[in-house]
Amino acid sequence: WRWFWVSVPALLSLTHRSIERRDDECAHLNNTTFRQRHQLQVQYLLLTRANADCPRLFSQGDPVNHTQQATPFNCSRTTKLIVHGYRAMGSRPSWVEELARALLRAEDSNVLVVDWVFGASFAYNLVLENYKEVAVQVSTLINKLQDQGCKLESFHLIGVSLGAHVAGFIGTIFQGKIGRITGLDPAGPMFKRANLFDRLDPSDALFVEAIHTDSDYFGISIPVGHVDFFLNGGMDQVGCTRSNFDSVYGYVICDHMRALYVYISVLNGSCPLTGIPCSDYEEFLQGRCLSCNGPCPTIGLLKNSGITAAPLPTEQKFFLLTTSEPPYCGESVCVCVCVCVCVCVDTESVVYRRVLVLPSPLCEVDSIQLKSTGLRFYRQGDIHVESVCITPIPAARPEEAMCVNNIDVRRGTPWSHDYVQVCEDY
Ligand SMILES: *[C@@H]1O[C@H](CO)[C@@H](O)[C@H](O)[C@H]1NC(C)=O
Ligand SMILES: *[C@@H]1O[C@H](CO)[C@@H](O)[C@H](O)[C@H]1NC(C)=O
Ligand SMILES: *[C@@H]1O[C@H](CO)[C@@H](O)[C@H](O)[C@H]1NC(C)=O
Ligand SMILES: *[C@@H]1O[C@H](CO)[C@@H](O)[C@H](O)[C@H]1NC(C)=O
Ligand SMILES: CC(=O)N[C@H]1CO[C@H](CO)[C@@H](O)[C@@H]1O
Repeated sequence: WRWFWVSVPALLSLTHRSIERRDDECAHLNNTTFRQRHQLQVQYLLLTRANADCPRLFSQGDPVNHTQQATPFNCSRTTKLIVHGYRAMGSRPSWVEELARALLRAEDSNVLVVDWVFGASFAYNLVLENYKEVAVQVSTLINKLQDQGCKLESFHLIGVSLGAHVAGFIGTIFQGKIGRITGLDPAGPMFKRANLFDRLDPSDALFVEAIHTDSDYFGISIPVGHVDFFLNGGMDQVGCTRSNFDSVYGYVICDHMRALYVYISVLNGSCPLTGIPCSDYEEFLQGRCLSCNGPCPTIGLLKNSGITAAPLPTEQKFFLLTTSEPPYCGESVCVCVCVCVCVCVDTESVVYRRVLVLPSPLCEVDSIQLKSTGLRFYRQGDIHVESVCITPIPAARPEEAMCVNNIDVRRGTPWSHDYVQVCEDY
């Protein structure tokens, strides 16, 4: 190739020109700096592995499976539709291309970005009037693609915030025959009490999943899919503190946007994030839910999130802990301390249990410090601990717990124990 380029300078310059022209052709999401807020102006950007850095406008009439096209839309691949949400400032969402590229890295697919920035930038209540109209327009596109042989089950809609309910309404239009819908912190305000027709729900696609990260503010607090992942309880995310942000806006939406960034991180292949079914977060933290009935669901692109249950669960809450920074994953463990307290006449055993996330795999952790904060113990002199157990979760069997038994801890004296044998197994 080098020889070719050096010896044929004419071709070299030709190539240069065509590369420049291609850059000019890259399409972008619109923004509303021109204040033309009266029309929806939905447009679609297509990205494939052949043009992951240069989105192209895609319109309903564009042919599929066309070998002559530089960036063919190929119906034998899955089609991912990215639907953004409310745009308070009328600006284009900055994360769209990062999500599209992460999807393309993870799977050879057609990625279509639904650009409805124009319709998404009115006052929130006016935008709510638009979201179904956007869904109707997208359904027209999907119908056209179906006419050309694309299968409904090969569509995967990924909706962020309000976009999740747009995706849900597209699903409603197709009577739940769309392959998959992923809601990334589906919008909460005005949707929590909405009926199923108006919001994302499990009947909208063959498989519906949602990741919840801000359910006390911008996100919805109720489960809306077959599988609903509640990260760190689904309300407040670790690392979303005011001091970490230059702008108030960045801080305010940090929890809400975490669902998206965790999803991108998983698509990047960083690490698996697995949810555990539990009735509520407090129960989960107290170590009362440690495993799944069958494989636990993982966030990502696995079919049905990896669960094999049939029929699929609906509106089931799955909990998991993340760390505060990308790639957001650590090792979750349940630490259980069983103490013999000799306060009362009868010796009673008290069990303290807590689920926590370690920043690195258990075998790389040097020490875990447990601190007794109970006044009850400090009044006493020595504490007899019957056992300290650490169980990685999801836990396959109770026998997997690593335990140390019969420890006498003297007041104010640290105690340590090496779990060496466990790590030799790896
Ligand atoms: C988006 O807004 C910027 C200014 O903030 C402007 O320079 C740019 O041309 C706009 N792009 C589109 C597609 O409207
Ligand atoms: C579409 O994808 C299939 C399977 O990956 C491949 O065999 C076929 O050649 C592709 N068609 C075009 C037009 O690229
Ligand atoms: C495109 O490819 C898909 C899958 O191979 C096929 O079912 C469909 O009929 C093709 N469409 C056209 C218009 O060639
Ligand atoms: C995903 O990977 C891309 C490319 O390596 C990187 O730029 C981006 O920061 C990653 N995003 C997350 C959330 O991990
Ligand atoms: C109103 C407006 O600016 N619309 C533009 C949206 O973006 C496409 C290209 O990406 C332009 O063709 C439209 O004119």
